[in-house]
Amino acid sequence: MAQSCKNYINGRWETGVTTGISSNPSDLDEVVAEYARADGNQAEVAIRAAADAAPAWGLSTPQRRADALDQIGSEILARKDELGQLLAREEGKTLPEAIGEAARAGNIFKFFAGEALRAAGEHLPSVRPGVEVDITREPVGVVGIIAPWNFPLAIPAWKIAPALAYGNSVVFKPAELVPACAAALAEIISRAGLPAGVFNLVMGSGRQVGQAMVDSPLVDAISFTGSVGTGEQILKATAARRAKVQLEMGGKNPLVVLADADLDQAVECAVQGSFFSTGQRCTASSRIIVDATVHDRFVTKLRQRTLALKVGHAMERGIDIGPVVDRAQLDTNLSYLEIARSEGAEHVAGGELLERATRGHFMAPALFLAQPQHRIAREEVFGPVACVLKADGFDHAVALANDTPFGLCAGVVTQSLKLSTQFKRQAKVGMVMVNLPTAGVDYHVPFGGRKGSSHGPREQGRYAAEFYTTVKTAYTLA
Ligand code: TXE
Repeated sequence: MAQSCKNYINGRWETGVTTGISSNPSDLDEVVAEYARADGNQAEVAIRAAADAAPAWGLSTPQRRADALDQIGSEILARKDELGQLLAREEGKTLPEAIGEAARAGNIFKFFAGEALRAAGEHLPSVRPGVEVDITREPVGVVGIIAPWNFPLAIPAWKIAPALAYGNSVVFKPAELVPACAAALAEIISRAGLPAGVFNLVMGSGRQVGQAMVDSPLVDAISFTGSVGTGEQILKATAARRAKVQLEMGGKNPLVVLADADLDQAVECAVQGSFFSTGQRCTASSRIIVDATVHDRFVTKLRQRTLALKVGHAMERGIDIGPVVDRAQLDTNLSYLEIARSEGAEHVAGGELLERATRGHFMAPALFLAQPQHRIAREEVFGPVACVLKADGFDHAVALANDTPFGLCAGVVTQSLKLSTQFKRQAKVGMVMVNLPTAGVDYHVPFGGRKGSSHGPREQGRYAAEFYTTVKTAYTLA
């Protein structure tokens, strides 16, 4: 049955200006939610409420903030199966992945409940006689959170939890494909005893709601995850009015398979990193760079494993890969298969549309052998599409790995401590994985990249304080 989802503004559930729907990508005949779509004016009401609530919330005790976050985290964890089902229905990742994401969201709130209590400063003597110096962190004020559809519980959680923990008020705009997940999260947050206006949910288009947040002088900071194009627009707009900004954008992450790698382990890393979650992860490995001495054996094994992957309805048991999230993303994926073929990349497996019992966006994971200049080896597809590049030894593999405008993460599969250490040093990325898939990260340590992938301070872990607080230095003559 379709859920009805409202906006949450200044402590009240509000209808929107129009109504939108989200549908199940595994079963297009199922409407998951009808939701209230706000416009720019309604977004401004929420922003004003957040601005009015910010000063008092900024002075609230760490205990109060910790208690609220702990309650939110506990409820998410207690309801992870139900929330996971909603997520699998609305976004299309497999049920085990979706339940795992819900649990991750709960753990993130628990983690930041603890961080609220650990907001430490520094005290040091001045260089001047009789003077003491205190360095403290204060909330930034109103934080605008603009989230994508691919992790509809975890990404909002890793932005909302630190924002609230460090005493900021929040206006949260989810992606239009996943309103039911956003509303479920907001409903849990609405019962945590936060003062009206501290947390607001505003659903609607990026052009109206998102743009209102980006342009409002009352929004002190914007945390965004999404596409490079939108991220760049937000960067320009926030720079013009000097608002704080944090951007997580795309990736074209390499997985390097060295000559001494355990090839079964390498294939597992490649399959999980490239195709699980339908390849719709910014940490997905879409460039698999393989040493020439093991290239052909690796490709044969990877092909077999890829062909054996089960694609189907996200709620079905035993499925490895769910559907593509929507028609537009499916069209993008299919267009890249065409581009790959027309540029001369060699097709190894997959890429076909698949029919299942229900009408959904099912696509077989696709694998190509490519050259470094091919677009499929350079541009983020954001689907179950990967390519293999051949490398002539370690140095060439590292050079290929770094030959990209992106820099989110990179993986290496090797049995050599020396080479894995050198790879960790030389990879121009924010995160490195050794003998692990590039996708799949912990919730208590920093997340983010370099170059075109990220801008601004890291997300998650205690490094999140960098973005969600501002530093004050106080001098006292005692
Ligand atoms: O992204 P958008 P979409 C990439 C991936 C995917 C593509 C499109 O390649 O195929 O982006 O996805 C809001 N002002 N990634 O269309 O448009 C928008 O409403 C303010 C990679 O979903 O960037 C949504 O809430 N906000 C990425 C959010 O921005 C605006 C994850 C992201 O939408 C806005 C997701 C504007 N002018 C997509 N326009 C990753 N690497 O993790 C849009 N938005």
